[in-house]
Amino acid sequence: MAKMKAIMAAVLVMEKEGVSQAFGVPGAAINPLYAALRERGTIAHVLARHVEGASHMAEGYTRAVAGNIGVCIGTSGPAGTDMVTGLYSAIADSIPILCITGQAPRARMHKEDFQAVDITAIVKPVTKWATTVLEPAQVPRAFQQAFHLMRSGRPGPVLIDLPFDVQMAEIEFDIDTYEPLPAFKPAATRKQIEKAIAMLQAAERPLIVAGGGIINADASDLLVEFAELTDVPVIPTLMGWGAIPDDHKLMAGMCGLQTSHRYGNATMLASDFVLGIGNRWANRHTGSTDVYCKGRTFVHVDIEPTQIGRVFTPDLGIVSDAKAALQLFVEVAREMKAAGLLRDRSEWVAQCRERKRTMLRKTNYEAVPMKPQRVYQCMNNNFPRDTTYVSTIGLSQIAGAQFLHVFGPRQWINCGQAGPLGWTIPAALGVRAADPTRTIVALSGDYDFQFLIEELAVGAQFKLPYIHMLVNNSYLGLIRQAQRGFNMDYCVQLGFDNINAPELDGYGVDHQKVVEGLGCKFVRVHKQEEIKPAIQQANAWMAEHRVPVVIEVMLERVTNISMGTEIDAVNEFEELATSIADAPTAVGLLD
Ligand SMILES: Cc1ncc(C[n+]2csc(CCOP(=O)(O)OP(=O)(O)O)c2C)c(N)n1
Ligand SMILES: [Mg+2]
Repeated sequence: MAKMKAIMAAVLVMEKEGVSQAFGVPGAAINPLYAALRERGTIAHVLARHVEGASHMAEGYTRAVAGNIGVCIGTSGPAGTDMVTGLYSAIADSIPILCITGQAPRARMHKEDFQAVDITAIVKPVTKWATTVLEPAQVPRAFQQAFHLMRSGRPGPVLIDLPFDVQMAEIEFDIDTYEPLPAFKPAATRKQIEKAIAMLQAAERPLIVAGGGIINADASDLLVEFAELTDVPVIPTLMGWGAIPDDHKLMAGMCGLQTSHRYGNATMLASDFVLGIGNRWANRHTGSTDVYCKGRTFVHVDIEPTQIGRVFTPDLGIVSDAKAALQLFVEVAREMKAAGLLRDRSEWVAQCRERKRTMLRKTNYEAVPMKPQRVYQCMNNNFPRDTTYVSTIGLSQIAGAQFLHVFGPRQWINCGQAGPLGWTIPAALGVRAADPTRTIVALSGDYDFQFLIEELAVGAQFKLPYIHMLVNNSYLGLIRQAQRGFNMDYCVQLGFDNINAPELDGYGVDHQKVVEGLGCKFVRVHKQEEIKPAIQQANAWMAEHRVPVVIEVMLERVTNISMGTEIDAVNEFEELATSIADAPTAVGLLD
């Protein structure tokens, strides 16, 4: 046994649990933790410029690599409240992050002490567990339990709040014999999987809906193997995008109200059976359950028992980790295939592929200012196959999902459920901190970009290069479009005559000055033919300076992006493709 400060025991536990990177903002109440981090020198620290930024960096870090757990650190009071949004977007998308906050000394917590706020009560609905540790000897055990909970069942975030004197107190703790607790993950039984496959066999036009749980479980290969064995087309959800490559012949398109393909919705509507794995029937994926469920039979596989039946009653529910379920799905399907028992699906697969090849939206516009559709066509042409895209919300993100291509898991990093503006820059920095080599392209509208713009300085300071595509329509574009239903265009305009930059023609903020002021590089683009050279310039700058590079594309201010209130009633505001020349990078042409 060894005597040590309670906070040192916490650092030793984090080391044993595999933590090597943290993001945070120090303050007086959390300085003991910073002292222990400094003494050990084992956990690198990125200093954010806003505590919310630190929480989204931690999310990006977790989402980038299987097994990662991002850690974000803040002091007492406002630091914890700043991180509530990161905890919310983490729990909403089943992303484990560990949030550590300082707290006033125990004796003063109830005396309205300076920056003493009941953060555990505030974050209770957005964490799997939140605790203020009141006994110093419990500190390492609280961390042990935190890692156990974050990894068990449906993953999610935990907050540990540490009063100053608890951090400083001496305790006995033996790190040599410490072991991480095994994570608990429910697994399907063979009987359950056989029943699900029997239902799939009975269907004429079956689909698999692949959710983010498959990516979280690192089971994308198994999904593709199962789809190939049974020859059943796959509809990924927004969070499951990348589980099957876009150009795989069984990737049938995304379904939904906004981030969806015309062919994905048409294929969903044509199906008679859906096997959902690791998904949650999100409203933006289903629209009303009347339309979504009519004429279809459903099997739902999810790790969290209370998710089954939450949105609608499936015909069969199975509680299982996605990987454990898919291992059995593959095992049973292999046996059935060997016995010649699997049905021939070639006609149904051919129909799905024909929709994927023909039901396209036009992207090949020439207009200046540019239409957004053309930007994504240029991105498809100029970014490599293994690019990781990071995005948040807005018309920019919705059009990105409609037009970009994703070819592997964790290459579409998006906060699907919460969609907090400002998420993109810090999340992209977290992805870079997790992986020094991959190609990272962030995608933001002008407003998302401005929300936490100061985090760009973190990228410059800590040498975290990535390309940021900033599509500038000088509007809260998604909300402007939503206001059409109210016949108004009210409080959604970002344009003004910038007295320092008249050349911006009323678009308002001069992003060049801000970005360069924060130590990053910037190039502005007006025409489609300028995009390729801009990307080449960005790559050269990143190699030379190791800083983020922003490519701003000046868009037409008003373009409405396809969306609707039902999957059978998506409004197409712009032109549809009538020939391949209208949509030359469409993915249906690749498979
Ligand atoms: C914190 C927060 N406040 C408000 C919203 C609602 N909201 C969603 S998209 C959007 C506008 C986004 O504008 P921009 O980033 O420029 O993207 P665009 O739609 O113009 O492409 C707003 C205000 C939100 N998602 N998050
Ligand atoms: Mg905008």
